[in-house]
Amino acid sequence: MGASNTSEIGVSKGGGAASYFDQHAETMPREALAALQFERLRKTLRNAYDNVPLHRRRMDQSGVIPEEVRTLEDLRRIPFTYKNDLRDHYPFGMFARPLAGIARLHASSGTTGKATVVGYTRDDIATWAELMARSLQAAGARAGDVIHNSYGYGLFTGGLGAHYGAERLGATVVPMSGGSTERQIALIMDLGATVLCATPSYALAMAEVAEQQGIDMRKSQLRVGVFGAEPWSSAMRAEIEQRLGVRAIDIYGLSEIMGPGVACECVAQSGLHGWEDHFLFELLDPETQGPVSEGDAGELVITTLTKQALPMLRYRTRDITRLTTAPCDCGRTHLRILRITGRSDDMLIIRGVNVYPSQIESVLVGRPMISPHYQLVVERRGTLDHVTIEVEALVGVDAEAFPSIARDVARHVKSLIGITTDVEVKLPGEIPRSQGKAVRVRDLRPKE
Ligand code: DLL
Repeated sequence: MGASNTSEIGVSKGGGAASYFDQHAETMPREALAALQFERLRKTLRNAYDNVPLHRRRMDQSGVIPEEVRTLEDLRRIPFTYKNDLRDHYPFGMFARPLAGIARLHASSGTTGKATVVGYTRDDIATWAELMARSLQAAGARAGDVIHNSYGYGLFTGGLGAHYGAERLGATVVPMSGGSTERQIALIMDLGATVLCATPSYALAMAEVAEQQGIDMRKSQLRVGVFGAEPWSSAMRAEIEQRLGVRAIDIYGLSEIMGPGVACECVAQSGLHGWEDHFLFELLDPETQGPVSEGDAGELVITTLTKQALPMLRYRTRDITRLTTAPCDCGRTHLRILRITGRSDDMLIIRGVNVYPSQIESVLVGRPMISPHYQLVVERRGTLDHVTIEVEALVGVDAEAFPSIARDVARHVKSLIGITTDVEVKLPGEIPRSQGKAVRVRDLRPKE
């Protein structure tokens, strides 16, 4: 891997200096990037073929020889990998290294089935730290910052992923993890944190608790928020920026591919740069599995290019987004993921209209007299799915106003998204607050 050289160059349109953690890698011309990707792809395919029986079997079946893959068209002959493959080969069956070569394990929570276990060699951990440092710097963090890390420590990749990245950047990290919100706030103020890492829903919960305690977080030293691990809307971004007084940056990642730092926004806040020297991104129509045109929505499919312990070939993330390779104001050449709308599994079909919770969120957040906390309750009524939106009145709003608030919300959801919903206005504090990834949907439909 190339040496990292932190550098301040050029001036972005926003007026601030663009700053790179690894200028060579981050601003590489796209042709050079493509050449590097194919060189690394062949090594990855060889690693997967030689060391993971499942990948070898699938490549043999599809007649793909690792050394013959030279273009994206060739790559498309390689079969997809799914989350279920990891489950079926639980715990270590997809590792390309014996356990003796694995420095660390993480695991997903497994709420929808058996947990999936992922592993890293020492080099994988170093690469992850590097990409996370690159992400933090793109977000506006610098060596010398005090980074308050509220992502959960433990099997979840958020805590340790951000932690190692912050150290690699040269920052001072406060390894807080989630929970104990009042203590978090006291420490942010007392230790002079300048960067906050958290899920966006937890950042909002922190802002709320601070306000209840009469603490103005906007007067803290916080400057940057690096928020991810769950979908959030631009309305939510505006709300958090206003209440915490930070520039709120979106960061993306998933355990199966690495953890946080697969992609991150720069200070231009116009899409997340996917680090293409380490990952190959495709966008496919989830139904036809064919490529979608640039700018259209599709499912993100990722191939790792440098992972040793757990090479992933064409992993179906189920995350729905759009991509652009248009140049960015910051000078980075890596493509941009234009915000993850949601997971295909979370898509609701309400009388034929496809809708993601985050679309409903963007209508709710900022509406008068309600707080930005919400939950969607999905039920089956006859043969149709039905959504009740639970919103929460702001403190001090008279209960007599609830019916008109409900009508106002339902009308806006109908006109902006096109679905008919019931709206229930709850008392302040009644909607559960997030400590990590928020639960946005309560699905009461019978299990198929
Ligand atoms: O959530 C890793 C992470 C930690 C990312 C901290 C960012 C910050 P998993 O628990 O494996 O890993 O969950 C991955 O979360 O497939 C998306 O559906 C969702 N997700 C992650 N980041 C974003 C984001 C971590 N910025 C799954 N926007 C992914 C929307 C996101 N969804």
